[in-house]
Amino acid sequence: MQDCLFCKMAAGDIPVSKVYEDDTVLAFHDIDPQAPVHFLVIPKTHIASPGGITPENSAVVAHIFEVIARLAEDLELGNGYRVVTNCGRDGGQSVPHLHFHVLAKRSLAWPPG
Ligand code: D5M
Repeated sequence: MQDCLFCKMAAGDIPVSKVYEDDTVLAFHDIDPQAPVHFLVIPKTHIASPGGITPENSAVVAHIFEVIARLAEDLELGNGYRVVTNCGRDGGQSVPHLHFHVLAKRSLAWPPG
């Protein structure tokens, strides 16, 4: 999508601190980290939010979780990590392109604020 920040990052038009990339997904460090490890994993195709996941586009979501599992191994996150996706205003979503936060290397409280 033309005016979407994360679409521009996926297209290589805006530089990212890359963690991983393949044909369909991109992972990069969050600009405002909330834990010693905090990166985002996004589909390269535009999906506005978790509410935009459909039978037609959901395969990339399964792939994202496979990528996260692999990255967790590579980054030695054996003590655990959290995967978060925010949806809409009350869910705390600030960028309208589906993204999964991966947070690790500190003890994370529950429930989240
Ligand atoms: O999370 C959106 C996240 O996106 C938030 O944690 C900051 C991050 N962000 C915003 N712009 C950038 C750039 N340019 N690089 C890296 N990370 C970025 P949400 O769940 O929508 O609040």
